[in-house]
Amino acid sequence: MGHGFGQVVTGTLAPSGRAAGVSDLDVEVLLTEADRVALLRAEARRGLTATPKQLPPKWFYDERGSALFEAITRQPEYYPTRREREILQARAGDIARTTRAATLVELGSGTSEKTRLLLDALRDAGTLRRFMPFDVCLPAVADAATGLRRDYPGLTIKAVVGDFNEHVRFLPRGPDGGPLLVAFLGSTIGNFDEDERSHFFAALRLVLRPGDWFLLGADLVKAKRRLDAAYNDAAGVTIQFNKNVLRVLNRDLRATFDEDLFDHVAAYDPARELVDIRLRARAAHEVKVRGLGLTVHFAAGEEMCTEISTKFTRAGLERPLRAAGFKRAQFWADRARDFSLSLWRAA
Ligand code: SAH
Ligand code: AVI
Repeated sequence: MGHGFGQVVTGTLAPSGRAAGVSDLDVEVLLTEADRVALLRAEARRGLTATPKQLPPKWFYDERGSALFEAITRQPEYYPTRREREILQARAGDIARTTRAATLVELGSGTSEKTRLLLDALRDAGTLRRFMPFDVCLPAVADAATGLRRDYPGLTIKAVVGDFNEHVRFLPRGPDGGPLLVAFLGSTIGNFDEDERSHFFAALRLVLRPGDWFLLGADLVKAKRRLDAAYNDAAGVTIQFNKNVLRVLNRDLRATFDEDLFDHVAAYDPARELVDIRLRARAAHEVKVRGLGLTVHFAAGEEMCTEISTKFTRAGLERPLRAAGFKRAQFWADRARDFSLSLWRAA
């Protein structure tokens, strides 16, 4: 017997419906559109009334935001995607032989483009039966699943819409009890703060059983010059990506943000080992968030944090994983030692 999400989900973010236009067979919805807006309302209210102001990075990713991220990955300055692909090209076979995964779950899957290297290797090893891309962005995950169904006809593909900060505890087991491999690629782990990271690893560890695996892609500490360039691409795609959160608030919370009144600011802070990504108000002004009945004041030069992108040392990455009860099986880097991929067992 499989454990469908619907059978186990309880709590405030439990699935309460299906996404319009998407068949039940295509997508499992842990976060309905109504849930998504409720969560956005709560997080926007908290972030816009905090000092300093901040917004969680998950709100970048509507359909346009996901496309903008994809465009970032093609910019010459943004090395992480190419480096991680290089590692996967070299190591996917090892990962498949070691894990013998029957189910692959990918968290924050986006297009799942690099993941095809893993799918190919697991298919060649003859163990994989089910793939579950999991993302907060319904259009992105539904689109990825459509392409994957076409290209991997023998594989059962179940897309999941959810928030990995809330729903990791509802991750499924394989229908036949075979090994589960959870992949979290792209260094999205770097967008968590320290507490979120520890909480996430602990929640994931509780879901995994002996014999299950966790594959983590994480960006490494490097020269400030390169990191500043990666988050300030010359074509300005990252500027549009950062400002996309304002469009999401305007559309979904009937806010009156003017993108032209904000500058994109992104700089590596070597002391905190992270890229701090902000929107800085060009002038003092007020924004109405009608959906929240809120008026938000921005001072000239005031900065709102929209994302952090932590860069890891090997020790800094491994410490909280070990604390959560994971045991490292492998740690790989690309030739330039820019990016890491590590494979973990539930200890
Ligand atoms: N894994 C892909 C995409 C990384 S971009 C890659 O390596 O290129 C980050 C992805 O995480 C986006 O697709 C975004 O929609 C998703 N995401 C961000 N916050 C999320 C959250 N809280 N829950 C689930 N998915 C989230
Ligand atoms: C998804 N995440 C890992 C990206 C990063 O590099 O932190 C998001 C991003 N933000 C700006 N550029 C890319």
